[in-house]
Amino acid sequence: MMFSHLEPYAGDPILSLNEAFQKDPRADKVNLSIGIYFDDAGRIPVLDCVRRAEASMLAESAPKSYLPIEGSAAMRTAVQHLLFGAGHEAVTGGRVATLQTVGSSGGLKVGADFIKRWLPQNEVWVSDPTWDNHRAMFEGAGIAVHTYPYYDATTGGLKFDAMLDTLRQLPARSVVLLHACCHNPTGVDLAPEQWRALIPVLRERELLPFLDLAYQGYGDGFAEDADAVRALAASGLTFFIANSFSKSMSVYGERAGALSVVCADAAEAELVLGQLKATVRRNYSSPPIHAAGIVGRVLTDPALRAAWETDVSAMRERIKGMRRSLHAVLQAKRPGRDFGYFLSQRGMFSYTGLKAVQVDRLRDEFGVYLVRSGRICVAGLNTGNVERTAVAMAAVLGA
Ligand code: KET
Repeated sequence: MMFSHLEPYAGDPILSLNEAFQKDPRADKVNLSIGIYFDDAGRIPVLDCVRRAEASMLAESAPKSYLPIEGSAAMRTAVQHLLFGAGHEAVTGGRVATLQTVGSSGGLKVGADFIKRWLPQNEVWVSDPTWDNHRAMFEGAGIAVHTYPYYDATTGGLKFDAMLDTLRQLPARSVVLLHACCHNPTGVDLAPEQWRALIPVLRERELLPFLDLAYQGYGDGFAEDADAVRALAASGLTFFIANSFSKSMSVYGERAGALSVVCADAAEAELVLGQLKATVRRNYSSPPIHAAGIVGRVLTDPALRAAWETDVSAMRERIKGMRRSLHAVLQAKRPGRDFGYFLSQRGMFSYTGLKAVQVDRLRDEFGVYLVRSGRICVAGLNTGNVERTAVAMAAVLGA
């Protein structure tokens, strides 16, 4: 046997839990495991703007050739406008290299491979905690991964001073992975003024920021959630940004994302784009054409764009409403505790502070699924399940 020596794959903690949920026969089960937006009926929505974009693609019935290595030109330009604003000097000056990627996961991996090849001494620092796959991806690219302080378990907020202290000690050109908005798993973000305090540290230490923007629109709005991206670009720093449309357009399986590198000038951006293309060619060769068709149309057609913005606002507001409902019930059930962090944390996730044994009880006794770190996907709550989910949480929290 060729492969009898293989270690069995334990499975991904998030994806396996989502599969276990699907198999659970209980009718009143609640899925707070994976970072997917569900509507108030518990369904993954197909946005009307996406349906209309697809209808126009079907009507055109254009040939499905390979896209260029770097992806669709229309989508890449539209992504730059979405991230930086159309008139941003970094965009008009041509100093941003953007590729369409296979989801933002593809962008993270292409970026990691590029860093390993061209800055081979550099190591990566990620927030403590972060999305588990960040570590797996960078380690998979052969890069050592460390953490900087981030989440403060005593307040449910940010350890900003400790974070800065650690970043001030890093070797020059270290890569610092930052969540641009709606931090996964904690929902704890830097405030705009904290981003502005961070930038001088990044510059003085000559650090290389790598922004992950997977939840644009789920915090405060498209432009607001790109504030960190725009502030970094305005500061003249060189940095990476992987952005996703999985959540914002509800097109998870289309694998729609992009990688952008903001460079010092247009000549450097051209060099970077060339080597990013080389990285892609020897990985998956070129990105998906259907994803490019959807994203390109929704971002550039004024009617589709307006419909998209309306839908994302509604999704964002629904999540905020669920935060308020969860908070109200928990606060009433456990008046001695402060659950204010459910209101201050932003985006799809909150860190409940539940311990792994409590998470296990929630799943086994109440059919409520969340990852064992205590992260919940707030978008799995709806008017039909939020009350009993909160009651179940209060029950396992103990005195
Ligand atoms: N970054 C972050 C921070 C993130 O939460 C995800 C997905 C991704 C990137 C990847 O998204 P893509 O679809 O490749 O553009 N997170 C959810 C799903 C998963 O784990 O794959 C999650 O955390 O549940």
